[in-house]
Order: sequence, then C-alpha cells, then structure tokens
Amino acid sequence: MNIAIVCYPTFGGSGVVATELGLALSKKGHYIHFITYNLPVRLEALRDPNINFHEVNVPDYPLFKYQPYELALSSRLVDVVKSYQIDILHVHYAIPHAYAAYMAKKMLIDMGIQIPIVTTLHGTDITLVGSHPFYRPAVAFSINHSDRVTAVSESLKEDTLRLFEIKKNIHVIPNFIDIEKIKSEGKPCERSLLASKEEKILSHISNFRPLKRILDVIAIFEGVLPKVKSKLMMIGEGPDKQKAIQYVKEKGLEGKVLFLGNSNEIEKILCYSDLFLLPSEKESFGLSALEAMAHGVPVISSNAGGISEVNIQGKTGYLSEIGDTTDMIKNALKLLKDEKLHKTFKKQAQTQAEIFSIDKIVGKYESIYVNAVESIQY
Ligand code: GMT
Repeated sequence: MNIAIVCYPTFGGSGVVATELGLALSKKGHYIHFITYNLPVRLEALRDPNINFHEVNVPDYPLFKYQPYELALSSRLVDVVKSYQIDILHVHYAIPHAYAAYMAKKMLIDMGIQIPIVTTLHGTDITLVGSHPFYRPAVAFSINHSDRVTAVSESLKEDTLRLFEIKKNIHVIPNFIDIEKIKSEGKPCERSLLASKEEKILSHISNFRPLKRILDVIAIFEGVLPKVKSKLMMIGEGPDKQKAIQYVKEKGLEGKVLFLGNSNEIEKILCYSDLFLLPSEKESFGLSALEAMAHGVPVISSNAGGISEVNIQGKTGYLSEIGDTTDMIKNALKLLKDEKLHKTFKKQAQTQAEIFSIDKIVGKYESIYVNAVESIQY
C-alpha cells in the first residue's frame, strides 16, 4: 500500500509512535510518505527507499497573526495523494491533522479521488487541548468524519466518549515497542560514566510540560537520596525545565540531578537505569514507561489515564495517586533496597513489555487500513 502518515516531528510520544509505525510498515513492503513540517526526529537518515518525507512549508506573511498551518498541510496532502497514488491517509494527533485531512479529502473528491482517513488519538489532543471549548466542535467534527478512529488505550477511548459526542466506533490499538531491536543491541552499559558503582540510577524522560509534574520527579528523588545513594537523570526539554533546574540549585542537588537534554539514544540511559519515574497528571498511555520496562526498568508512576494498562501494580512497578510523592518514595525505596525484589520486577517488566511488541501491533493497523480502503470503494 501507499500510506501517507501525518504527525508531529518532535520528541513527543505521538511523533515517535507514528515514525516507528512507518518504519515497521516499510519493512513489510509498504511505501510510506511522512508529511510534516520537519524530518521526524526518529527518522534520522532517510536510507530506506520505501520511505519518503514531504515537508510542509508555511510562508510567513505579516498580515497574519497566526500562520495558517492547516491550510498549507491540507494543500500538501492533496499534492502528495495525487502525485504518489496514496491509498490511505493516517493522521496522528487529531489537532489539526484530522481537520486538515478532512479538507484534503473533500478537495480530492472534487478531483475524482477517494481517500480514506484513519485518525489516531494520542492523549492531549483529547484530554487537554482538544476538549477546550475553543477547539471542541472542530475536533469532534474531524473525529466523526474520519473513516476509522483509533485510540492508544482503553482509558483514552473512554475519555474521548466522555468528552465528545462521538458517533464513530473507536478501535483501541495500544502503543508498541521494538523488543527485538532492544534485545539485539545488548551492548554493555557504560554505567560508570554517570554514577559510581554503589549509586543507583533513577531516570525520567518527558517533554517537561506541567502535566508531567517534574517537580514531583525531583521530590521523589529527594526522598530516596538520604536512604539510598543515587543519581537522577532528567532527559528531555520543555517549559518546566528552568523551574526544575532552579529547584535543584536551591536544594543543593547539583551533581546528583543531571539534565541531559533531548536524546535519540534513550536506550543508553535506560540500560543502566534502576528505576523509571513517571508521576504525570495526565497520560493516555505512557510510552516512555513502556520503553523503560522493555529495558527491564521497573516504573514508579501515578495512576493517571492509561498508565495502569502498561505499568502493573506490584508486578512491573508501583502506581500511586497523582501528587502522592510520599507513597512514590516509599515504593521506590522498597524496590531499591531489596535486590531480590528489584530483580523480579525487572524480569516482570520485560515480560509485560512483550505484550506490546511491535510485531503484535502493526498488523492491527494494516487491518484497519484494508478495512477503510474497502469501505470507501462502495
Ligand atoms: O506526553 C506528551 O505530552 C506527548 C504526547 C504526544 O502526543 O506526543 O503524548 C501522548 O501520546 C503518547 C503516544 O501515544 C502517549 O504515550 C502519552 O501518554 C500521551 N501523553 C498524554 O496523554 C499526556
């Protein structure tokens, strides 16, 4: 099939899922066309001949306070669908992608071309941004006019049905991970580069937005440090980073909390991590927790959204109420102080991650595509 994928090219989870899906589909012989404003971060070099990238350009015009990205995107979609005989348009993150895809679809009908749209809901496009009254009617409209709709967790499906009037069936297709790639990497971890032998390593990866509650991450670490020698790796960039750096300074934790910025090599950090922290206020799935688990890292998290569909209480880690850092500290210490328990959780985390192995999930998207293409022909 010729598949067009629209996504955000940044370090956010939806862009990562879209990119990894495109890469996996190309390995199965499909032709993939990424359409977005930058080369997706995990795409790196475009070495695969089955993968194409089409940039969306929005020329600056001083009359506009806001440059019309949806307009440029829908025009680009029309152009790519026509030029490459695209069979299916798969948009990740409803805003504004599903809306632009709908406009492209209508323009293409005028040209005698029928193109089905699959919309994948990822989280904040529903729970935070999408349900805002300023956007809600347009988001509901574009979901209802997609040919197929998928959500990355049961929790997100429930949220969507609660927050919008949805007439479409929502298929739950969970996020995934390339377990085989992780196993094949198997290189020795250069743990000594960041911590001494007796120090434990805790880590957190996110876009440092307020809903990630990164001050809770540091508070958990502060609770652990007096009892267990340790270091905290903070991976990512985002609006709350400065606040967190300031807090670390005030508490005299420099040297113990390391801010490592965005990374395309999270496997190197995860391979030497002892615990992963994810105390988010909202999280439709928690892809970073799954990535940690696949590397055998137990997760201390909140119980927000769909995290409990990934991190299993008392098996792969522990879940607490949002903001209950006291409980999170207690749980972190329980694992860090008991080597046998920690080892068991590591194994169980890896086993649980296998449920989300990429080869179990990609076929589900292919079925949705085939189904959508067939439905539009009649
Ligand atoms: O976590 C973010 O803020 C990024 C966001 C995105 O759309 O890029 O992540 C959402 O999608 C991920 C992939 O499906 C999920 O794993 C995250 O849980 C979800 N984030 C939220 O719901 C806050």
